[in-house]
Parts: sequence; C-alpha cells; structure tokens
Amino acid sequence: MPDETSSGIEKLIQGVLAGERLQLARAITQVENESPAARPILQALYPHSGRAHIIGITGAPGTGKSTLVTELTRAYRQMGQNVAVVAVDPTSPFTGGALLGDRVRMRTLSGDAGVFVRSMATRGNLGGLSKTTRDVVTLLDAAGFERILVETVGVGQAEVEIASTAHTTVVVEAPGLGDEIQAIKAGVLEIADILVVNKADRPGADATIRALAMALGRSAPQPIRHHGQVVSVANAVDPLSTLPAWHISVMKTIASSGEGIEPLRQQLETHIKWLHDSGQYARREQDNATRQLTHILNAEIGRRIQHNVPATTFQALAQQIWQRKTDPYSAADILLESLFASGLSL
Ligand SMILES: Nc1nc2c(ncn2[C@@H]2O[C@H](COP(=O)(O)OP(=O)(O)OP(=O)(O)O)[C@@H](O)[C@H]2O)c(=O)[nH]1
Ligand SMILES: [Mg+2]
Repeated sequence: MPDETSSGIEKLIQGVLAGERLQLARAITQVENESPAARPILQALYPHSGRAHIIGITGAPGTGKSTLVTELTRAYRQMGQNVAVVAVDPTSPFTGGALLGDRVRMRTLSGDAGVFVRSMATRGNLGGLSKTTRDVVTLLDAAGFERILVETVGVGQAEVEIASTAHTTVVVEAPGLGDEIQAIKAGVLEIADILVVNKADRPGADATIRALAMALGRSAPQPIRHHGQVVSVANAVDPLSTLPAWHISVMKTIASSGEGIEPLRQQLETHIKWLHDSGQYARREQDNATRQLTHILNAEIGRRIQHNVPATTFQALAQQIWQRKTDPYSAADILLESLFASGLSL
C-alpha cells in the first residue's frame, strides 16, 4: 500500500528532488493513478521543474522510434547528460508485438544511474494520457534529468498533442511504409521541428526524403548526403521577425547501427539554442501553460459538476431534452448557473 500520509508524501517529494530512483518511480505511480497524493506531489515539485529540454519523438508504428531513442540516450550519456525516457506504450493490436522489443532494447541502458526509463500504458484513455504524460515529465524534470525523450506513436490527435507539448518535436519516418501522405494528413508534419528518415539502409530512403521535402513545400535544395542532415527548409514562424528562422531539416539515420545519431543529437542542441535565441522558447512554454491550464479547468469543472449534481437531476433534465421541453444548451446553462451560484466548490 502506498504511504499517503503527509510524511510519506514529503518523503516522496524529497526523494524525487534528490534524484532517488525508487522514490521517483513511486511518485510517478501516484501521478499515473491520480491518487490523492498526486496533487500535493505535483504542487511541491512544479517550482523545481522547467530546466529540462523536452523532446517528443513521434511517428508511425515500427519506424524505429524506440531504437532511435535508445541510441540518442547513449549519445547524450557520452556527453555526460542525464536522460529520462517516457515511452507511451501503444495498446493498438498493430504495434503490441513490438513492445517486448522496446523493453529488451531499452534494458541495455539499465544499470546506468544517469538514465531513467518509464513506459506508460494508454489503457484506451488517450485524452487523460496527455495530461498524465505532462505530469510525469514534470516529475522527471524536477528530479534533475537534463534531457527528457517522450516517444509516442503519431497516429492520433492525442499523441500529436503529447508531442506538441515538447520543446522540440522529432517526426520519424521510414522508407517503404507509404505513410508519408498519411502523416501529412494527420498533421504530424506540422508539428515537426526535425524530420528523421530512419532505416536509411532500406531501399527507398532517398525517395522518402524527396517526398518529405516536397511535403514541406520545397524540393530538396541540397544534394542528398549519406547520413546526417540532408535537406533543410526554412520555417518562417514569424514573417515580421528579424530573428533567424528555424530550418526544418530532414535527417537520415540507421538507428539500428547508430549511424546519423550524433548529427541528430547536435541538431537537437541547435534547436534548443535557436528556441532560446529567437524567443520561441518562452512562447512555447507560454502556449503549453495556457493549454495545460485549460485542460485542468475543463477536467475540474466536469468533475465538480458530476460531484455536485445528483443523478436524478441529470436524468430529469435529459428527459426534458428528449421530450423537447427544453434544449440541451439551455439545460447546460441551467446547471452551470445553479452551480456557479452555489460556489461550485462543494
Ligand atoms: N533495417 C533497420 N531496422 C531498424 C532500424 N531502426 C530500427 N529497426 C528495426 O525496426 C523494428 C522496429 O523498431 P522500433 O524501434 O521498435 O520501432 P518503433 O517505432 O519504436 O515501434 P512502435 O513503438 O511499435 O511504434 C525493430 O526490429 C528494429 O530493430 C534501422 O535503422 N534499420
Ligand atoms: Mg517503440
């Protein structure tokens, strides 16, 4: 049983701040389970967060994201940086089989005190997952991890949303999947700061790079090199700005052999530097804070309404709606007004 006394919670908080893995793992579990301890833990740790570079790694199933994350972690470790990895486990039947592979691969990093890996199950609740993921990232940040890699499968809005709460988003593609068009449709490319064509050892890698460059609105302006950055396209975030625009680059990697990983790591560093220099870092943080506040308010108002309105009142109103005695908008207004009048705080 988790110790939810205030001294138990205090111990967790101090443990996380001291970077103690066991306490960190326990605190994450509390947050994931939305236990009563979750809120005091997050409230205490939030002021200690805000130092990590949060990197979202997203892309279609099987493109090699976990392999890439593992190799990137290794590259960061060589630079002496601490790395936390959050792998959002897809429960989709298409990808379920790859999970074991993820764990086996990531286990090669275990035993290193500078690496912390956590898998999170989606449990079919993607809406809640983006909030939980953000909270888990806050804990890892407060625990002192300098780089936090969040792997999600970029097939739905929620995964895109998780990735877009990162400072830097990497979209991973692989040749031969025929999913370029699909990715564009899903709006995945719109969130990319860096594009990676992984599995460059497979046929069709250069064709995929060209397709991506075209999707970005330009044809490849540079000759295709074997590894590292091969194409770069200006992303004018603010046409009136005199600051340099970010160039979305298409990088070529073979994650399974580690080729192209170091150039990718360097590009990630270049991006975080650009974010700071251009003022975009503060802007992204501000956008994320606004989004987070909106989510929390929506969830909290819904929860309080459920808590305060008796089921019989709901049913009576529903009946009036289907009998056309009132409409759903007016019914919602009636409920909201009565709740605000009563302070909505019961
Ligand atoms: N040939 C080749 N295979 C690779 C490369 N990178 C990864 N793989 C293999 O591709 C398969 C899928 O890799 P993962 O890293 O699990 O891919 P993923 O994108 O994390 O998969 P999901 O999490 O299920 O979406 C594994 O068998 C890897 O060994 C690469 O650069 N070249
Ligand atoms: Mg994976």
